[in-house]
Amino acid sequence: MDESKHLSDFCTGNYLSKSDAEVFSSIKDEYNRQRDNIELIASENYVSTAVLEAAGSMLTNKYAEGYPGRRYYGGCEYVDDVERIAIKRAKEIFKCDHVNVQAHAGSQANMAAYFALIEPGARVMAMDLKHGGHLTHGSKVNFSGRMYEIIPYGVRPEDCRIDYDALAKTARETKPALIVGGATAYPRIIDFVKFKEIADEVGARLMIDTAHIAGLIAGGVHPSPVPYADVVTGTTHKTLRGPRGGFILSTEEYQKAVDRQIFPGIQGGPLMHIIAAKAVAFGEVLRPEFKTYTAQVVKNCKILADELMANGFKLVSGGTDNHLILLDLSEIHVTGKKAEEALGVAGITVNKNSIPFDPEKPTITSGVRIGTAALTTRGMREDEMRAVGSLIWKVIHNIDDEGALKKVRTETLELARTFPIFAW
Ligand code: DSN
Repeated sequence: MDESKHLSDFCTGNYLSKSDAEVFSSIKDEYNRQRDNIELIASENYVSTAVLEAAGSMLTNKYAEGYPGRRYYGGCEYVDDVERIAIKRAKEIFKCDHVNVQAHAGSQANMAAYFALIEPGARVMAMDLKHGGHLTHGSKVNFSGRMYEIIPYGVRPEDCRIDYDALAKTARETKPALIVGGATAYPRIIDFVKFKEIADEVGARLMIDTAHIAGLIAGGVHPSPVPYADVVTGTTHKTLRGPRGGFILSTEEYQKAVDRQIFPGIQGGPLMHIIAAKAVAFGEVLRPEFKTYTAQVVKNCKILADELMANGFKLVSGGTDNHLILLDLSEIHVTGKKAEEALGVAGITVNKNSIPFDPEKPTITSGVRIGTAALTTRGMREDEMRAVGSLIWKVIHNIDDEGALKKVRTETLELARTFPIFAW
């Protein structure tokens, strides 16, 4: 797609710029930020123009509580078609018995999965937030930590990989009703076969949260949990490169429970414009180019990790198998907060992130999380990853030198402008 046309449609906006200049101005600023920065937040991506159009479509006007063919509102014939297309495509991608595409986000998908699989108060084993788990994996400030008895598991101190032996031992001792696999900041392949063996041995149900890696699974560059898990949850907006939203896959046994927990259990009307955008994204995932894309995401991540390590940085677990890297800055006495701020000044967007056994609190941290899904969508390849690695080095090693950070900013701007967004 010609960027100037897109800019004129979405940014010099025919309607919004005239009807609400204030909101339009912020949207335009955000467009410019996304265009001009090196986007390394591991959970973000750039959607296609087609996905953006579907998300901004008239379907936002429609109420459609219920499911296709079983709605509580009239006039649902066309949104029924859209939801059926989304479900059919997701089934084809993930090769599962059942799909629910209504979850507004990953958290709601996880909530529905818990509600479908276990009763309040049940014992749940899930990955510790401090070791890479998600808030919905049992954080005390989240519904999961308030409603369930959480037994956290984590990574080994020596190599920061999931300690499956310790996990199995704790599972045998504590007999959880549910084991949750999946993470939000774990750079390695997750062994779903081991999760299944442990769950079977202790009689637990198995839920796998693929929020980060759903696209990698769809592209065949990470093993799939579908043959092993009772319920799989995920998000559509990260490596899957769709609109902001969630989804749930399940075996036939749990399909009714999952659907009932999303609606009427948790949510009301589904976001039909977002479901249309999910359908469009799933269609893109089914094209051969998506496999190429995900292979490149992983390759780019490995090249970036190698470049960072060659520059002397320490990485949690010593590298990566997927789309993300966790920089461990503890030995060079730079906090994640300070690194995030300095990288931001230089036009590189990341998020501070706790590392396993982090002595700093979550608002400070000793780490930075970096992902390659967004830059790969822009068309960046191995050479650009090496360049980004050395720019990160320049920033961290000149962290208090404003002049040096501004100099890096000119380089990041040039790199960003060479790879326009909305080019597909
Ligand atoms: N907050 C998301 C992330 O950035 O990983 C997970 O939901």
